[in-house]
Amino acid sequence: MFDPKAEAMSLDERAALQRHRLWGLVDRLLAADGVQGRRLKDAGVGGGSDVTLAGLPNLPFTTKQDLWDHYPFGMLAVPRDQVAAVHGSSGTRGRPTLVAYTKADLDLWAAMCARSLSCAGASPGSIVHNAYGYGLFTGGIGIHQGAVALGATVVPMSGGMTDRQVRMLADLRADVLTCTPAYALRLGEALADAGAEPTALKSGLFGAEPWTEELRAAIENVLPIKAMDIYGLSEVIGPGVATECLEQDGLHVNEDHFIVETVDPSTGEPVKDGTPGELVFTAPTKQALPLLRYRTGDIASLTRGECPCGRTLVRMSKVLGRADDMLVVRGVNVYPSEVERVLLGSGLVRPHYQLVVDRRSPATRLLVACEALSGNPRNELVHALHESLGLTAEVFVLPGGTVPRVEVGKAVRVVTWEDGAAPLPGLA
Ligand code: DLL
Repeated sequence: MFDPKAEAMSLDERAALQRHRLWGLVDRLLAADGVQGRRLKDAGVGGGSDVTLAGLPNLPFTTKQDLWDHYPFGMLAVPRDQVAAVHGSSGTRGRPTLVAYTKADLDLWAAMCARSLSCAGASPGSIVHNAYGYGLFTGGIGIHQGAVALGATVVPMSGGMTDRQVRMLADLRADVLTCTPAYALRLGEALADAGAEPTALKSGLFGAEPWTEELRAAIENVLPIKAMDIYGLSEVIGPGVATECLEQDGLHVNEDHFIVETVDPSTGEPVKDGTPGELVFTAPTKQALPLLRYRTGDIASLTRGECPCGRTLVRMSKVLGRADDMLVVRGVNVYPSEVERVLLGSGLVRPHYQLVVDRRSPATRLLVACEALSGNPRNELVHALHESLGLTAEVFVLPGGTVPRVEVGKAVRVVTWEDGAAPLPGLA
């Protein structure tokens, strides 16, 4: 463990620490007198000591809309000249979300990513091949700083230029690979095509987009590694909010710094541990942008109890999807990740697929483009999707190499066909 004292702390000790930090956060938000502080006052909170951990669900939420309304610097809890860096995500829905870090926030972020890397099997001296994108996106620079903090050697590849990545993996013999799960597959294929043996690789830390157990099996099939999941979002800090350990049984949330709740996405009311709900985070130790009860839109469940790895941190399940990414096809609600589970679980297709929502006429169609391992398993896949998900989908088995591979950025699993030519050749 990078920080055994924090990661294996007794539950009582951690609760006391969280309470203390939550009080400090409430005091800082009230003093900053921004939107979060004003909402606290309206809720009758006059100081940190008015709140308890158990009473957290009674405090006001913060949302992405708040960040947009106060874009770019309106939610800072420190003077602008104390901001050491900004990051953010481009957002698939157009508007950028910008977040700010003080020097202390950057140190915290590096420590959280060092924990994540260590959780996934990296150690001082490891060579970390980092193929997350560098730039405003938090993946590249976040993991980079974590690797440095851990005492590892980081290879700052960023995304794309796959031939060069293959060369570096072979020449530098990295033992840890960090990138999106879709790009891990692409790299696995490219290494095989080049006849390169990435024998030094032992583990991978993949995140920034939803991926299923079935995709994990596909990655572990093309690369000689254990594939671990890492979760985070710019608003909370970036990567390093939660990570799977080598047990691969849930992602340990760094809850001494990110207090997590799950709520019903439609009512905002708390849901029980073990039940999927929307993840809500409070980041009490962040300085520049300390968010109280931030609604992520991501759906997952929580499990408490000790893990064989020794960490006492609460675990979140893999993310099922974002509440707003749910597809509604002829009255059936389905997350893209559920389709992935059925497709890849069938053992009939390669791990590359694309969902196309055809909205050219009022009766929405879901088209599933994939590549077969052999033959044409179209009918079997249509049947499996209907059996498992109640979903009526049209499956198109395309020639090998036709489904777009991800080179840079996050995989876009779903595209909408509004009019004009099909988004992929071969769809009717
Ligand atoms: O994606 C931070 C990150 C970078 C996480 C690298 C892990 C690795 P954003 O660009 O702000 O930040 O996007 C955050 O991505 O709300 C989720 O919807 C999704 N996401 C992130 N990690 C996972 C994951 C980074 N492991 C949004 N599983 C989040 C599923 C994920 N979804």
